[in-house]
Amino acid sequence: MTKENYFHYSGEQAWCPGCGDYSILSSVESALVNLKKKPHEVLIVSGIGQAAKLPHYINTNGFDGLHGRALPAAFGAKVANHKLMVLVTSGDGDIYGEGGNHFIHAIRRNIDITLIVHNNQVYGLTKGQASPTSDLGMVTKTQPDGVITTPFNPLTMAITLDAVFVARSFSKEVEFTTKLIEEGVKTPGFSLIDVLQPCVSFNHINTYKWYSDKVYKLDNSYNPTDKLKAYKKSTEWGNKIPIGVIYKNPRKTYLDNFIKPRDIPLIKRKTNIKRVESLINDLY
Ligand SMILES: Cc1ncc(C[n+]2csc(CCOP(=O)(O)OP(=O)(O)O)c2C)c(N)n1
Ligand code: SF4
Repeated sequence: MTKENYFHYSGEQAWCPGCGDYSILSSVESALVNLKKKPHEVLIVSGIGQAAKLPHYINTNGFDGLHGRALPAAFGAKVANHKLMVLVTSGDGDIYGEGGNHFIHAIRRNIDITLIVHNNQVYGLTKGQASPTSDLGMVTKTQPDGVITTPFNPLTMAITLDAVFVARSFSKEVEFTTKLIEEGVKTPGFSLIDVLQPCVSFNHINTYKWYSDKVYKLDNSYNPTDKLKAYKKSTEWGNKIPIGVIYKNPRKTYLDNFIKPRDIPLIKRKTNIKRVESLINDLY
């Protein structure tokens, strides 16, 4: 099984040449191959944005939600069919901005979904306005005097909320990102992989060189199960940016508590139409 003959989409793509989104797509394809998944066993959900086009460019089940609403759609799909592997791939604006509320509560619920955020620190699709992760002072067409709001730190937020798996990568590190996606998928519960992704058209500050000069891989001496150390690590930004698994915190998933014990996906359960009819009649 190779990504070329299984998951690869050979039609047109609307991403700019050089965009970091291509590498993330390649990492997702490789992870699915390595995980021995078949296209019908996978659902990729997104919201709106450049990153959110990823499900169009891969041969799996796909669903585009509204802007910021990828996570609730993914949650619904997972509850209906918990045998499905569900990935969410979307942008930093979509997930941390418009969808910020869902991000918080998805972590709390600990649904077994892997979230891959293409973090380019701008709103790419709408041509480069500041996003929640834009650095202070960044000048854009809509922030001509520079960003004045404190950047959102998704890693610290996820650690604070006791996420089971929190990782960061850099899109250029294709194999490294692939391995993190595999590990995120294998970890039961809600996994976050924040991938630094250069937007070559609208972010001329956080470029390939800017990230390459700063990122470093965490080695075995780092213990991701130590919450306080993970918290501190997640705040490293500037001259040095760590990539790898920042935090691990195994705990029961939402479906362990809710559906798993019965182990029959909702879509496979027989519906007693008579009971549904009587329920509807009661409501009228
Ligand atoms: C409710 C709503 N608000 C705003 C928009 C306009 N809009 C579309 S994409 C987008 C930003 C996307 O940025 P991001 O999620 O970071 O993804 P990128 O395009 O950078 O990959 C915005 C503001 C919209 N479609 N719907
Ligand atoms: S605008 Fe930026 S994020 Fe969008 S496709 Fe082009 S380089 Fe990628």
